[in-house]
Amino acid sequence: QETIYLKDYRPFAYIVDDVHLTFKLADTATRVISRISFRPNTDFPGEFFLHGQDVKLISAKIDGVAVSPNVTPDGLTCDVPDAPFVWEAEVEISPSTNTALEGLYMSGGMYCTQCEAEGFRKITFYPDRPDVMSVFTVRVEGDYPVLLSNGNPVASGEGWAEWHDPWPKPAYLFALVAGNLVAHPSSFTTMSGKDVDLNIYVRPGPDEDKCAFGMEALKRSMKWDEDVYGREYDLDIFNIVAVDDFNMGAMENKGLNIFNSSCVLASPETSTDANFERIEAIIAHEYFHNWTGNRITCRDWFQLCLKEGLTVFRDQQYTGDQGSHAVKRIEDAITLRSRQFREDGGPLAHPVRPESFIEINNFYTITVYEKGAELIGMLKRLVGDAEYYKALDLYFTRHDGDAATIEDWLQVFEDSTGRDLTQFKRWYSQAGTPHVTVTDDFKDGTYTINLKQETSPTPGQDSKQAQVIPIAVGLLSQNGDEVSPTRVLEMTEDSQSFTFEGLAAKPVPSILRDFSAPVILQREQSNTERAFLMAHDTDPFNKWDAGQTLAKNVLIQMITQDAAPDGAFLDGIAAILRDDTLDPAFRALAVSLPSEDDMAQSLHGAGTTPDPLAIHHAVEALRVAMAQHVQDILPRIQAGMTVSGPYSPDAKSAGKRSLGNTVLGLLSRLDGGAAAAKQYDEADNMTMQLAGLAALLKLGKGSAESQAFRTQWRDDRLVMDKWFGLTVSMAAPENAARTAMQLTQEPDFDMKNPNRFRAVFGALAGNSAGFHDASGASYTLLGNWLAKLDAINPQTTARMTAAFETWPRYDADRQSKMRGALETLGATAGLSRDTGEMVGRMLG
Ligand code: B3K
Ligand code: ZN
Repeated sequence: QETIYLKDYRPFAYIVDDVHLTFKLADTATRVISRISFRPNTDFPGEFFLHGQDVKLISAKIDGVAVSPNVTPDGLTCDVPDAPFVWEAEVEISPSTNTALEGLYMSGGMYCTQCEAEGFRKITFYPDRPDVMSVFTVRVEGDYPVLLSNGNPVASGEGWAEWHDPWPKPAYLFALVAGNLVAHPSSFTTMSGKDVDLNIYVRPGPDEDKCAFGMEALKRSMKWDEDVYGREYDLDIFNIVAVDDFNMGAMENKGLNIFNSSCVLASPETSTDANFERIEAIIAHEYFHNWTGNRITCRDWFQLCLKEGLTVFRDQQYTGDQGSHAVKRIEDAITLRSRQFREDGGPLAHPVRPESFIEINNFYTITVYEKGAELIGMLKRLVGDAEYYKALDLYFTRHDGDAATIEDWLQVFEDSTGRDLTQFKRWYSQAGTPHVTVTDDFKDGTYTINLKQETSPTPGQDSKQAQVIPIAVGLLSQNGDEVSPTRVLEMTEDSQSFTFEGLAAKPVPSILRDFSAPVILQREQSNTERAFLMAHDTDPFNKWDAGQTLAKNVLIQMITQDAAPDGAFLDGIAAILRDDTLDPAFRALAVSLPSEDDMAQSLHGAGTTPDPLAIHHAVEALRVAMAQHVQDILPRIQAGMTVSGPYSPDAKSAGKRSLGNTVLGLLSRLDGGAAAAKQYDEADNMTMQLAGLAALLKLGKGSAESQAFRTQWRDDRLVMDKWFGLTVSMAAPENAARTAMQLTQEPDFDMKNPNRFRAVFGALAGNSAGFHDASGASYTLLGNWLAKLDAINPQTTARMTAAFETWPRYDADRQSKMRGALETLGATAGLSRDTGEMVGRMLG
């Protein structure tokens, strides 16, 4: 398989002045007629090569004269004039048999597209690369009431519509939708007074009642981007379409965002608070791409983090602004540590800007997205808010209309702030999570913090250089007062010391406040000191984090030394639960334990081979101990978290439900599930109903409720995805593989639908003790299903292989079983490039 390298970048030999496309839609034989104006790129002369994959060339012309290009499986070459010329081609494609869900395909009777990263080449012959930008005019012909493409509508009639997008764009932002759809319409007036039509399109039926929240979220996002970044929308219309079969969450096509229906449709009865929050974040994310991604795009796919890291950072800011910054920061840190640190510490580790790939779809990762966002956050912390927004203004003016690079991005910051970012740039090229070890001492009123940074080798990178790490530190006195407010230490050396003067007594340090850098902090600290910070830290992130590290320590002691649950920890939990001055959403997070997979990661990091079943039992034992320790206060807290009146997904109400449901989980360990069953019966929204069911299943009970739920929601595919997922997540370790296998035999298990496949097998991979059951049954089951799915949908298959990335953590027996499953998958006849690359990287 051919490897593509960043260092080999070369501009395309032709410039595209405009593109006209006509689609004559038909299920197995859609005709695509293209008329494209090319002119030689005199600075970079070269071959005329157009990408093309699974497209049948019917005819081609240059300047009106028929030609016979040389067609290969990846595209075509052709002799062309040494002057501007018009290329015309007619091709045939088959949307209804396109199960890879890339290019033009069908979902639930409608036509839709997914072109990022390299799907446009499955639609017609074209220079399918992000640095080739052009103006598109599109005519869609088909017997459907709704025919959509990018840009503004130009004209339409019975069975046809024409669209024109005035903004030059790369082909990956192309989109087309056709179907029997209905619009949920609204409008928005931009800051300069322009009216924009907004629509969310769904299929007729129950989905029509699930658009209102998404529409309001869209308007909030549009307003926020004006207020915070000064970015205004730039077309007359903005359309969103909900599609059931989709590989990812959503796609930011210019003026025509296409969404996985799970990421846009919402109603109180069918969506949880977490769904609402995620939907709002994704709508914002895709909308924000209009500037960070579309108006300024990427020169090549190695620069993916240029748009993704920045846009994730922007959607995180947005979500923080809608609710609580502290809670959002904690949620983001949980995700980063559990998934990105895991990736960064395993065989799939890669830099935020990778240097090579075989299949770019394999690099839409948590590292590129979430670590990419952390780099923006660090930059903002280093230069300060005012300088950050000033630099962003310069970025938007200087690079509007460009296909840009990380070098361009950093240059903007250097020019705008006068800072040298040479060392900062290492964050983009070095993979792996830095470990920062902290020691300290106190003498004559001076407190010194000594820091040491170290990053372990990652694939292809044996030695690492020191990175710039902003470390936010505050100091507390022994009685909990803040004696030194937050100060950002800028670590640039391998080892470095920082001093704080004029202190009356040895302080208690609060380090890495607000999670100021994506690093692992290592510090010898007593459980008492952690409990102290858990009680007194004025930084909400570190207050939460002190509890988490304490919980981890307690669990490690329980697992490795058979210790009893630590009293200081239990008292700390009780104090947090009791503290009504704290935000309920924060309290819910503060009394939640680290995940079992996080525990495996921590144990491995500490040099102990994790035993997933022992972790599972310890976590459960600690939860029972917590429940017993706080049992007298649980009913009062739960009652206090009752939200009355009609359901609203706002942060405050959701926070109360979150704490109430966390308490329910503890209560159920004491009352055998009575409260959970009651909640399930009385629930009038999905958040409460699902939490009741989950608490019951966790106890190994609730089979009647589960069946009732199944019957009640049988016809709602998004709710059924929850049921499939929850059933596997809550299965006891020894039953997980069998449960997943049985679910694949249900009539509505459809492996062609990525949401359903992920519901079952994503949940299996996420059921840590079940996935790692010593029998190896889950490894085999997942491996076999991935081999089957690969023939249908390589992209989703390849992403899901990452379930196996943790193999180096485990004992010899599990290692060989996990590797064995990967080897079997790797040996599948006709394996896709996507999956082949992933398996190859994991086996090393
Ligand atoms: N840019 C798309 C992801 C495309 C995935 C291609 N495999 C969604 C997003 O990040 O907003
Ligand atoms: Zn994105």
